[in-house]
Amino acid sequence: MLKIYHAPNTRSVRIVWLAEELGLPYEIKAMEFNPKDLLSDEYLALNPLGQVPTVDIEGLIMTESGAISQYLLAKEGKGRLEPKPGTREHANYLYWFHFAEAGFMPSIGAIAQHAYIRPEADRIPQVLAEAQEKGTKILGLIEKALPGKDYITGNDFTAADIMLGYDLLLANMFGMLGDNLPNTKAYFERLSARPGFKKATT
Ligand SMILES: N[C@@H](CCC(=O)N[C@@H](CS)C(=O)NCC(=O)O)C(=O)O
Repeated sequence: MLKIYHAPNTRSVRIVWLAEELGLPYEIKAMEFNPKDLLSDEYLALNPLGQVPTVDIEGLIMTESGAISQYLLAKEGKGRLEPKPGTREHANYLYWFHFAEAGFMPSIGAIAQHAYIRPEADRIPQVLAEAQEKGTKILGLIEKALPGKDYITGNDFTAADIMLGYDLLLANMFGMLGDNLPNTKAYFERLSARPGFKKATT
């Protein structure tokens, strides 16, 4: 059975959502996003960086939400939630799948840290301003990619939407999905209406 170390509103949302979309049985190991849970000796033995998600797949311990997702898709996906490997559609899918963590999350993470998570004395306004500027630019890119499509790579929902949907969950919490981004807002509404998203975020 897939065991997911999951803390609310963290990147482990992606794994719970993916498991729901694939209909995989799973068990949640509930974590709090605090040092007591993330930096316990027991948890650091599984994830030396003290981050979520971690999964235990019948004794196989994995971290990194993108790597876990790709492994679960290869093992259990039977071709679902991704275009056929090696096609041009697959190249575009991989771009957005990885852009979510490598391209967009650094800005979202810096906003989270410097506007909400760090004690006020440790927040750096310049870092926050630069992250907001970059995040806004990236949302503009997403906005331009969406016209004529229900999902980021076309009219089929894929795992790239799960990876990116988590970024948008935080961007929405941070008030970044304004009326100047109608396509992105509609896309996020479409994603957040999915039962798997709801299960992963409640
Ligand atoms: N690239 C990793 C990032 C994991 C990560 O940074 N998770 C955050 C929660 S969203 C965390 O646990 N942060 C605690 C820390 O870094 O100390 C992934 O995609 O799984």
